[in-house]
Amino acid sequence: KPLVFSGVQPTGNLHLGNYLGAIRKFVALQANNDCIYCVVDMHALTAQLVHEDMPGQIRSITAAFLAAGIDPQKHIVFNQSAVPQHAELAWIFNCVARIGWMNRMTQFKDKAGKDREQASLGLYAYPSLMAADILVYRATHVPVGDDQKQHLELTRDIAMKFNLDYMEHIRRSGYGIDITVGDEPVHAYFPMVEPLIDGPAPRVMSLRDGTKKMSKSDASDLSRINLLDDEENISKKIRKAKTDPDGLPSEIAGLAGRPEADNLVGIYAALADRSKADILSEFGGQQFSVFKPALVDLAVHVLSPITGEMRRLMADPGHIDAILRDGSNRARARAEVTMKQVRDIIGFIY
Ligand code: AQP
Repeated sequence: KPLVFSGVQPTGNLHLGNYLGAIRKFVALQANNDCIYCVVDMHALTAQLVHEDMPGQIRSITAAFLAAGIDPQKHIVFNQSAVPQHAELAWIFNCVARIGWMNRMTQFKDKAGKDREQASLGLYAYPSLMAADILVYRATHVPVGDDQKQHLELTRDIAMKFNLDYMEHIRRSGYGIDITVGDEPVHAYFPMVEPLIDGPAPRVMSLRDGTKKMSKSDASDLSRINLLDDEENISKKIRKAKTDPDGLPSEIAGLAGRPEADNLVGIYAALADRSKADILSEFGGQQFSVFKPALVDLAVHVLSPITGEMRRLMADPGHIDAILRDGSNRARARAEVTMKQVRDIIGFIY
């Protein structure tokens, strides 16, 4: 079975973008894949070192995974810091990745802001730890939102450079696999990961500004729908969502240059598991005063069972911790298989 890996940072309230861009895909992929889903707590230190309630944040993401329908027995759910092999491989990848590659990362530029000199070294090296998260399991498929595309391209570059630089060592070790890169057969150690970024809402935008992504760290809570929002809040946020004065077009082309309308239609389509064209064939010609209440009903219908289950799970932290402990033990055993081989390939004595 293909091996799927993905992670979510415990950096605040999960929102609809995290759900549609990532967690909902995690759930769907369980049927035909071997899946490893991680609460990437070490990544949470990159932008903010001290978190008031780190255990609570980790448990809340875990609860969201479980409430959305991830099965921690058939698959693996754990938190990153409990498997130190991620950090070990990240160091090696820091030595593989080139500064020029890192300098091109747009997320670093966005998150570091104007005063780049004051950003943490961890924020700069974030994509290298992300590559290690994935490749320490030699995972091949990574479901993420569109904002992570560039980091996955970097993961492929890191894998490729490691494979090429250690080509002879890999051959001698006997741990290599035959892969194709483009049409070329290559004897490699790390596979080339495939991002899974599809669907009608690969990048859910802010409800206040259709040109900015919906984000946990946006100062305005009205910009996002949180997974823990109640019906009243969801309704208020969608009613207040920015739109333009026109009604809904009947065809996709009519959404061009209308980022807020496009975003709301994309959210509706993703929640309903239908295409945007299909939604427009239903609502084309209608005003937002008709569309928004329908969107509220749909969002509440999809999200409220998850919210309820999250709250129920979070009332029993011991149960969540036991799931994480079991997942970490299983993840660590698998990661150590890779790290033993990587140490051999490099020539470390251990
Ligand atoms: N707006 C979004 N639309 C679609 N997918 C999104 N993701 C995040 N925002 C959107 C996807 O959610 C997964 C987990 O994200 P993360 O928490 O690890 O990091 P992030 O991308 O930095 O998320 P946020 O919510 O925007 O947090 P802050 O504000 O802290 O930066 C990833 O797969 C991501 O693509």
